[in-house]
Amino acid sequence: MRAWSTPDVPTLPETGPPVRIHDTATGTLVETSPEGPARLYVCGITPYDATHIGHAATYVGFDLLNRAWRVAGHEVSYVQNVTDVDDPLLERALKVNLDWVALAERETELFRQDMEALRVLPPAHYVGAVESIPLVIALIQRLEEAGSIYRVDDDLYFSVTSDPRFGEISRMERDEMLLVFAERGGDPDREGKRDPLDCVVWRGERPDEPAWDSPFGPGRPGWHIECTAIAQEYLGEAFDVQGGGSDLVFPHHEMSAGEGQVASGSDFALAYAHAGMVGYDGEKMSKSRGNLVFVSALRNSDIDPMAIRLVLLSHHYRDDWEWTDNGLFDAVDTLERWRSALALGAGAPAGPVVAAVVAALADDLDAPTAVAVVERWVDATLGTSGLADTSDKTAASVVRDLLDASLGLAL
Ligand code: 5CA
Ligand code: ZN
Repeated sequence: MRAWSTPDVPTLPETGPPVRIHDTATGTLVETSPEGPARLYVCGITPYDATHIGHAATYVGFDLLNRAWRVAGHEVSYVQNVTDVDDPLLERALKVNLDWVALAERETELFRQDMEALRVLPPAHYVGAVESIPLVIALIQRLEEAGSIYRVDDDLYFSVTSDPRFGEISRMERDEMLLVFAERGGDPDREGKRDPLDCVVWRGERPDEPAWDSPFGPGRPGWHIECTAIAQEYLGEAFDVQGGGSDLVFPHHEMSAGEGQVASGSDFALAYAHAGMVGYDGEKMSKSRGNLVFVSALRNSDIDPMAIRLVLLSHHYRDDWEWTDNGLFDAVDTLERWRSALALGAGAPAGPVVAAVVAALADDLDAPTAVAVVERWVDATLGTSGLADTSDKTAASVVRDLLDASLGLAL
């Protein structure tokens, strides 16, 4: 499907260092060393409601990776899915008495507008689950040939033990896996399964639910296999980074990788990166809890999207944090100061700022450190820190380009 429009990205005067990212599977920082374009897959939305600040934080987080790679001189091949058929979407459509296709299209369009406003670089391939059904069917057939698919009534399951490396991403104990699986869409207690953790790859047709023909009978794709099929089709095997929020570590990324590894006999991804959870009112912000702050609602109340983005950048992408209205008001004030410093034209020397910001972002996307570096430059330029040095005549234009290219802040 269509993604959203690409914002301009200025070219920086120097090339950034190689990018290191935290890999959940090893619990360490790993240096990415893409051969050819850097290949990134980030799990997309299930479009049954508007984009909230938690989603936005995750996509802005991975946008920093996209930008850090570009600054380091790589092309980036970025793929994202849209889970445009799944239980939560069908349930919501029924509840609000809307056609599920219309609901998905409406919310996907709103997401595009939110991403555009936040200056998130679009994926080269933005791919829906529905349009990927032929890919899913072909992948299930490959898994069948490998002997890792079995049937329970009209549903097909992937046998998790067929991947000897199953469990290496989340590194959870089995008891914890069972609990989390049940909480996040799994069905550990279903009779007839070989292992309670096995996941559905093809869900046979149910009354009043959409279904598509397949060699296994009419039905629709399971959730995890959608991402496996899309990632492998558009990025190939052993792509650089699989990303998403930390709520996807298990079962979603574990299952997707397991299916991919059995089908290809190779690594699914080289690193698994996860963004922290944004909370509001003391709980994880989630559609099912209803404690949501929508990006579109903030935009509709004339909040500058760059202030929203600055709030997100003020937190490390891996941290869990709480959204507060005061955080947003502070960001509005900060941007006003930054803009007045940039309006001076000349300012404190920009060279060290470029080097420090680019280095911070290459070091596991450390945006808070980058923001602090810019703050010091603004203070020095406005003369409030006593370090005023206005010897750099082109400082403002260099810093403006830096903010735009590295942090996605167009001021
Ligand atoms: N469609 C699936 C992924 S294939 C899905 O999880 N959709 S979602 O709409 O529920 O979430 C979209 C993205 O936002 C996922 O990467 C998810 O991990 C992330 N996310 C959801 N809630 C939060 C939150 N409160 N804070 C940070 N990220 C979140
Ligand atoms: Zn996914």
